[in-house]
Amino acid sequence: MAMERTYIMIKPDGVQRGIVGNIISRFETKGYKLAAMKTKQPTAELLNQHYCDLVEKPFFPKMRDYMMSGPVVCMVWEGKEAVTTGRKMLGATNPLASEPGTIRGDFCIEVGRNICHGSDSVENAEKEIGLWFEEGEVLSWESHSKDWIYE
Ligand code: YYY
Ligand code: MG
Repeated sequence: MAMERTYIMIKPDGVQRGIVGNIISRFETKGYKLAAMKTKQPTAELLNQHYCDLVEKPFFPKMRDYMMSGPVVCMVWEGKEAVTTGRKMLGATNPLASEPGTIRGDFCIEVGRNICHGSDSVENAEKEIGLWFEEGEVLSWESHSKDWIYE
């Protein structure tokens, strides 16, 4: 079975609004496995690397200030098709286009306050996990529930 790891980050608005537990709970109860988690104060340099495809966009400076406005929660979730499923669980980039039942669809309104990030490909997930976590912070462990989650 192809297990994937995805980088999920709760942005400063998600932390400030007290939505951290709800977001963690969704991934946990889905059946994904928590491989790493920490709070972090993002720097401009880290965000330039994380959003390297977007640095030239007109919205980028404002978005970077928002991302630096407080701590974020960095997580690695692991499981079958965790990258694409994680994106579905987050919902569309613009929360007004996100389906109810998704994280963005349930908790936010504006694209510049969309409370969470999720990797968009396995390749980017690997890159992002390497950016936000140090060697040894991402753990491999076996869940006692695995045979109840996977056939
Ligand atoms: O992957 P995802 O977060 O859904 O969207 P991206 O296109 O990668 O954009 C990253 C981030 O940038 C988005 O979550 C909000 C912000 N953003 C914005 O503030 N204004 C836009 N017009 C587009 C994106
Ligand atoms: Mg993206």
